[in-house]
Amino acid sequence: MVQILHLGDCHFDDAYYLNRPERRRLLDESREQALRAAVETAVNRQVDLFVWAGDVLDGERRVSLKTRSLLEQALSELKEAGVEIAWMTGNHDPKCYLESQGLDQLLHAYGVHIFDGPVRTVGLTARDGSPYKIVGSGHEEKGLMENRLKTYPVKVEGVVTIGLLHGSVQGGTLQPDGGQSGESLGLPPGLKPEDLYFPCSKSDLRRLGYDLICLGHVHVPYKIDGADLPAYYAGSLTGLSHKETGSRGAWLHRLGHGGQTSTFLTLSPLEWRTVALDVTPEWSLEQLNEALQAVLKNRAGQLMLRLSINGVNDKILTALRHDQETLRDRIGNAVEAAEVELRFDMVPERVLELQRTGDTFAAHLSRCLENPEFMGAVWSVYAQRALGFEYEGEGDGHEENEDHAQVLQAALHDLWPRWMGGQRYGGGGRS
Ligand SMILES: [Mn+2]
Repeated sequence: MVQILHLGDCHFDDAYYLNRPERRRLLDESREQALRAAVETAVNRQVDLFVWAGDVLDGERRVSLKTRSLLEQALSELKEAGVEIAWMTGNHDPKCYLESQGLDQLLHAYGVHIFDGPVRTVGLTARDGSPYKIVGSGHEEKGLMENRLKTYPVKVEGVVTIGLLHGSVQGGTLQPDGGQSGESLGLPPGLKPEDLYFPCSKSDLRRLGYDLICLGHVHVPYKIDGADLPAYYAGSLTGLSHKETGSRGAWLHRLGHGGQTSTFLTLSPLEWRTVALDVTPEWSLEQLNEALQAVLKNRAGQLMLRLSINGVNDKILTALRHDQETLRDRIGNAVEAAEVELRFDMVPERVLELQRTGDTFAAHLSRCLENPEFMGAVWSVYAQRALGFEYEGEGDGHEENEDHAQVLQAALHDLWPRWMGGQRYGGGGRS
């Protein structure tokens, strides 16, 4: 039997939420704890192979001393316990980045099997004496845009073979935690066309006939759809933003005479959740409070909570502006959440009126209203302005949102004093 612990995109030293120290600290601590738990599991369960599926480092900044020491500690404990270690480079931490940071030397020092270029095969022996092979490749200079799977050798019958790749398997079906319910997908979850590094298909994977394929790149943990396709994304080790909801951890795969089994282990102490709440314009702030408490009941745990409140009216908005801290504290205490982020998706009455006036900005808004994605960014900015906190983008560098935000912020800069002054913009008395 071969036992494999497989973890994915850690993105250590990422730059998300640098402007939010408290959240930054929570994410860092959660990720460190998850890594320690993964190593501890591998050691305690005497696994044969520990797979780092790429983007272990974020690549945006220098590798911190803290990360370096965490990695060294992990590698040292694994080596000490006789666990083989495989490391593939991703689009965020390609070979050249590892070298520039001197991390290649660290990996070599611990006898890590590094996959940082064209496909290669390594033959290993499990603890029970059974031989197995790992076949993999990695990103070299920057993100690999070609489908390198075409160069992977097909399995030789009778030899247990594990494939490694950091890329984008298209045309799959999302099955969270290996579960049965799924949603049909074109692109892998969370990826946009420009994120399609190492693009490949299910049939490319199937052609290889491998016993197991350990994937990295997509931040959602799931099994690629298909009974004859034992391919798994490990997901991010800790959810890196509000978009990465649900539990996070690593896969424990077993390859034996009885076939292959995989179990997802939740290792991240922190979990992101989004709670949606629909309110009607007549509601008072107190009613909103009560509804929130009801929705959040029985959701205790160490969460990063993002509330999406639909239909908030101007009255509540103004009240929230003065009472946001109290509300956040109340919610935080009620659910024991690590942090609560409030998000308001709404179309305030005044803006609807603006839109009706046919004013230039209204015409602009009207065009925007036809674009749902834009709407998300727009109202996020609007709500944040309304509540008196700064626009920080979506936390992961979505340039298109930033462009939209700039347009909107410029417009808001002009409009805001009038809105806050209680004057209607446009309407009858325009001079
Ligand atoms: Mn990646």
